[in-house]
Amino acid sequence: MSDRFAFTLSATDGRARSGSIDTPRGTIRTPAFMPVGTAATVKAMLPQSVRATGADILLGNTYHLMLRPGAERIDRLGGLHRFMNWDGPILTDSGGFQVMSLGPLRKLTEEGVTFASHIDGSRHVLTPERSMEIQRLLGSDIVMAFDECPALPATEDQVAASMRLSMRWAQRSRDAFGDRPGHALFGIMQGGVTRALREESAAALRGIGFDGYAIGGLAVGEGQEAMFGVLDYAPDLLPADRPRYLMGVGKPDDIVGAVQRGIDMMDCVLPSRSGRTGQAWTRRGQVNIKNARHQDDPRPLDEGCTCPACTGYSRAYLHHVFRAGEMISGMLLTWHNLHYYQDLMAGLRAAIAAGRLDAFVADFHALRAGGDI
Ligand code: PRF
Ligand code: ZN
Repeated sequence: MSDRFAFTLSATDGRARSGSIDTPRGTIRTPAFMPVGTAATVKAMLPQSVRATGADILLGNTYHLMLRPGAERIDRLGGLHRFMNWDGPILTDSGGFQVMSLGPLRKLTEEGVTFASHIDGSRHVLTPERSMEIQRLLGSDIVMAFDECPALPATEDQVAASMRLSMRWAQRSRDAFGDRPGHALFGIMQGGVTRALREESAAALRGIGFDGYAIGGLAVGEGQEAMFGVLDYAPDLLPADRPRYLMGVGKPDDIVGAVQRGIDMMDCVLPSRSGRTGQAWTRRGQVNIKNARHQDDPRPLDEGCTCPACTGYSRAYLHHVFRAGEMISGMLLTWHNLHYYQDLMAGLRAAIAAGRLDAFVADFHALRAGGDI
């Protein structure tokens, strides 16, 4: 444990890296997957259960928490960690990306974004300064700069103008964040799939100086090939001695490809959200527990998995509780999915440390290609 924020690289394999981020609230082993706890809960999971899956850090959201229950209220109640009963590190997203998904409900200016709440239609303003204040009130350990992520389809001119606005906001975020020992501020690279724009964005962020660097504006509909195309060069545009965070990614094969390309941190709603809709992710691929072929199946979801869903229940049971609309369905499948994701991260970290990432990745793909599960 450290009273400061420090990133230590302990091994590399090709462009992949493994290491750790020390924070006053605990150590984050990298590459790390961060479960999403948007509304001060990882849906269907107790915090100690999330911890038991192997998670070192959670993600929270400025946008949702500012609207409900309000950042000032969370501050009065002792901060987000106390409020949600998670004592490990929390990274908070800055709100710009979530506001963007409101579409016509928002208005963008140099100053910031004005938008109508998706909950009650009330008007709100987010600026870099207010986003930094909210993330401070929440008690976030890793604060994200306030950015804008253009909605696709967008022209290159639109992507360029949006990226330059985000870089001006990055400077304002840095100025407003100030000096807060033990807390980190990450900048966010934008620039779509255009290399020159990514280079310009990276240079701007390096010039400002951050504790870590995120790659934003990917996994927004461009497809895996285009995303990997950017990840073939983008991580190397960022300082090697700082963590690199790929925002909002992804499926297991996206994660493996991103780690191979030098990414240290990721987050995604996929394992938790799909757990509530009957989708399981396993070493052999995806299982749709809704499917009638599971109704008499006494086998566990994944033979090799040590999670409570796989050690205590059959596919037939998981199918039954999903069909019956029982709450335990979302609980068990979310637990399994988060456990699988954290197992995958542990496997990637161990493989990088042992210098056998290529063999690990080959096995990962071979097992998934095995056919019917
Ligand atoms: N910016 C922010 N949050 C994000 C993104 C972004 O570009 C993405 C893109 N995949 C996910 N979450 N602030
Ligand atoms: Zn399991």
